[in-house]
Amino acid sequence: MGVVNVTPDSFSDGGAWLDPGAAVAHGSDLVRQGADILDIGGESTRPGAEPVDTAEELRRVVPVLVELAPLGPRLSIDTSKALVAEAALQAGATIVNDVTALRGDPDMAALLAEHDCDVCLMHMLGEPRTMQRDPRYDDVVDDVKAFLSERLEYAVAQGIAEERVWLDPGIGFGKTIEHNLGLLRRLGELVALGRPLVVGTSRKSFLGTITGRGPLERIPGTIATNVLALAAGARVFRVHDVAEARDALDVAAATLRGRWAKETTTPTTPSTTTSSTTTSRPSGRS
Ligand code: HH2
Repeated sequence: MGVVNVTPDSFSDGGAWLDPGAAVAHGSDLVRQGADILDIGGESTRPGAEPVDTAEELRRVVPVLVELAPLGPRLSIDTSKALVAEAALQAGATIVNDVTALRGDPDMAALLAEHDCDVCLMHMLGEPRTMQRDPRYDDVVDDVKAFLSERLEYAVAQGIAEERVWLDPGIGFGKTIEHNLGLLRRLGELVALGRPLVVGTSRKSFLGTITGRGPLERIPGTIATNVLALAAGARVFRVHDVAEARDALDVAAATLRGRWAKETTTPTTPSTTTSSTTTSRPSGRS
C-alpha cells in the first residue's frame, strides 16, 4: 500500500503532493514501483495535527482519486469523515482506511455497511492533537487486541461484513517507542484475530529514535519492520517508499514460502485470510 498524502503538513512529505497533478504523478509512480493499493489522504494525522474541514478534504482528494482510478491500482481513502468516504467511493475507491475505527463520524459505519468496500480499522489512543502526551496501557498488546476485537464486533453489528474488515495496530498513534516495539514483536497475537493485518511503520519517529536518522532516511528501518511483520503474518504494508519495500517483501515472502511465484500479499476482494491474487508485475522496474 503506497501512501499519497495530498496535504501541506504530513510528517514526512507534507506539501510535496498537495498539487493534484503532483499527487497523481506520484501515485502513478508508486504503482510503477509495485504498489497494489494507493492510500490517498487529505488530512494529516501526525501528532499535533489540526483537523481539516470536510470541504477542504474533499477538494484535496477527489480530483486525485478520479485521475488515479483508471490506472488500475486499488484505491484506499484515508479519512474518518463519512462524506469524504462516500465521495471517494463514488470516485473509484474500494477501501476506506479510518484511523478512528468508526469512532470519528457517527455516519461512517452505516455508509460502509451499504457499500461494497473493504474497511481498515486502526487503533489510536486519544486523538492526533494529544495522542503522544504520555500514552499508557496495562499491556499494550492485550489492550490493542481488545480494542480491535471490540471494533470488529461493532462493525459487524452495524452491518459491515466481517470478511471486509482489515485491522491495524496503529503504530505511532498514542504509543511510546516501547509500545511500538512491543506491538511489532507480538504482532502474531493480533494476526490471531483472524482478519488481514495492516502495518504502518513507514518513516515513523520511533525508527528515527533508534537509528538517529531523519524521516527520509528511514527506509532500511521501515523495511526491517515490514519483513518482521510479514513473517508474523501481517498482510498489508503501508509505505511511502514502495520500490524498496516491494523488493524486500517479495524476497522475504519467497523465502518464507521456500519458492517463488508471481503472487501478491494483498488480500483479495472479497477477502479471505489465505488467498492471494496472481498479478503480473507492473512494468518499468526491470
Ligand atoms: N499512519 C499514518 C496515516 N494513516 N493509516 C493506517 N491504517 N495505518 C497507519 O499506520 C497510518 C495511517 C501516518 O502516516 P502519514 O500518512 O505519512 O502521515 P500524516 O498522517 O502526517 O499524513
